[in-house]
Amino acid sequence: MTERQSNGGNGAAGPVDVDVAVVGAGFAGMYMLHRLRGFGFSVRVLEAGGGVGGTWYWNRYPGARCDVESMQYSYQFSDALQQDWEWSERYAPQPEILRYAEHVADRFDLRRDIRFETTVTAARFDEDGRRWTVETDAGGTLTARYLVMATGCLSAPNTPTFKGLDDFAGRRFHTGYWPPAGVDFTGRRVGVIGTGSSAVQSIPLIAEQAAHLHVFQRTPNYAVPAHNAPLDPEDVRRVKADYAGLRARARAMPPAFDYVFNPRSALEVSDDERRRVYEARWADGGLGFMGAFGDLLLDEAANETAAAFVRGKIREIVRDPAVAQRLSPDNVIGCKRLCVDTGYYATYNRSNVTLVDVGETPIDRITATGLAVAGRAYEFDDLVLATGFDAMTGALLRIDIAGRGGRRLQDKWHGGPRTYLGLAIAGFPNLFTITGPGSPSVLTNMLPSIEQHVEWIADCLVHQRDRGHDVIEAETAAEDAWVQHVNDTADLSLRSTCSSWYVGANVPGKPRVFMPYIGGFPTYVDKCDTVAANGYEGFALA
Ligand code: FAD
Ligand code: N01
Repeated sequence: MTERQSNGGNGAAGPVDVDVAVVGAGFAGMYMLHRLRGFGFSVRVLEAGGGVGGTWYWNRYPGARCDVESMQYSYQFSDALQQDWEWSERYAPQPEILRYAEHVADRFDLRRDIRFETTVTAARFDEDGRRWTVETDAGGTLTARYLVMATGCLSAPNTPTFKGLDDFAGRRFHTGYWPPAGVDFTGRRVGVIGTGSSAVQSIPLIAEQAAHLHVFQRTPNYAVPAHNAPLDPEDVRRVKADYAGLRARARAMPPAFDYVFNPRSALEVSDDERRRVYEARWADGGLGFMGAFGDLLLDEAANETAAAFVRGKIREIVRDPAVAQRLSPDNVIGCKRLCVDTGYYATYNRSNVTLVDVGETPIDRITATGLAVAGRAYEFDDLVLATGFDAMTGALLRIDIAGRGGRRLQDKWHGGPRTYLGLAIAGFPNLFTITGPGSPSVLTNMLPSIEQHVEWIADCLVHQRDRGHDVIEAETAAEDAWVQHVNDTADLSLRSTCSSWYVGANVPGKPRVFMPYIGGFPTYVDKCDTVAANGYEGFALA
């Protein structure tokens, strides 16, 4: 399979009408179903894939694992679940996270309301009937009072339109829809395009198998070591003895995971002290590196101290100085999503790995036997596209969504996404997005963010039902004010200063807008809670 596509599987049963249709059966859609069922709503979930898990169903490339620690990258809505489930490693590998999703589906009997292998192609709001009509590639129609898009922020794979891509005669894979049976690269010549998180995780393992690996790098990325390891049973016991405490500490942190954040400026300490702090963070591993000092994402000079430290590490690890230089980013660290690696830089010391720069001179074309860049041909048997996703808006805009007056979401978002709280869209009544653009989403541990959205939406629907309302719609003024706030906040951070997928820069033609809300999880939750407490202020209820 070279594209994410469903087989028009088991969704074709005749007309169905439910209270709530949910699109997507990743962690968001699964919990949405469970939560709404608990309040007595009828729910139907439509999922393109053949099983639950979303991200963890599709991204089966070698080395795929989470970069938020598993004890935190997991649901907290059920204490029995978090007590029962045993994570094996600090960062669980993809197969284990998928098993976890499947366990949750079984434990809460979710599958009976999910139609797999069913891709939603269109949805339109019928203003007279006050219902959504949902179309799928499985045929049949589904109508629902409310429509919840749990379609994921990183779920629409980005395949660049390289000239000649279809000419390639070998095997071609995208990390975002990896064959479930796995891929054996033993003895093969492999080309990987991309050096983002998916590439950083998979390259060391592909290199171990391949006869030769060419990595085509457009922009180098910063990576910090994972220091992944089996979990110590004593640590697990300690966490489980006060799981609620850990969860509360995590929810109080801007990225919604618990870690040690040092509020001091990187510029107010001596060079020795700064080095000591960075060494300690490097030794600890993981995303907590960016918490070494309080101003790393606010002040360019402070940021440069961390960036220089990591570049120094790259020079220490990579033996060939020219290769080390090519692997060293010169931009703000943490501006693009920081990668968390296991042996990534050291992989370039292998004699069977070659790094090719395609930044200054882009790939000319893919050929039957490899690719051509700067007039030179590179030959390989297998091509791996680690080229990421049309993030945050891609999955939503690939569906033809029409709201009030037949207005299409593609048109409304022509200049970039506009939402109220990343939860709702003016002109699209009764439609909710889980971790939509304008919410903290990808800047946080996604599981708490998903749970917070699911619970807010479920409470809102109960509120609607209790008051006999059947329409809720974000008001344009509230949406405008929120979009302004999201933009103003983004401007305060160095994160908005580079060409990342956060701003849509990885997809040609995509409007340049900083899409997630950077104000942090606690501030955002306060805002959502205040909106609800004030009778859903900023929404029109009817
Ligand atoms: P998804 O898991 O993306 O699920 C969305 C589902 O919707 C998919 O199954 C998709 O098939 C379905 N869908 C989309 N469109 C349609 C349609 N039109 N019709 C039918 N179905 C549709 N986040 C973290 O916080 N920590 C991590 O460590 C982390 N690691 C990650 C690693 C990888 C490789 C990737 C790609 C992302 C990672 N993320 C991580 C982000 C991750 O996406 C979220 O943590 C989380 O899994 C998202 O869950 P979701 O249910 O919102 O979306
Ligand atoms: O995608 P990416 P990803 N020619 O967009 C390159 C999460 N995640 O799948 O940087 C040549 O980061 C592109 O180059 P450039 C995490 O949130 C987490 O790796 O745009 N190259 C880049 O190098 C992450 O951020 C984990 O210049 C082209 C690469 O392809 C997000 O998902 C693991 C190109 C794409 O990198 C996305 O990560 C995996 C072209 N035309 C994913 N087009 C964890 O570790 C693109 N590229 C938990």
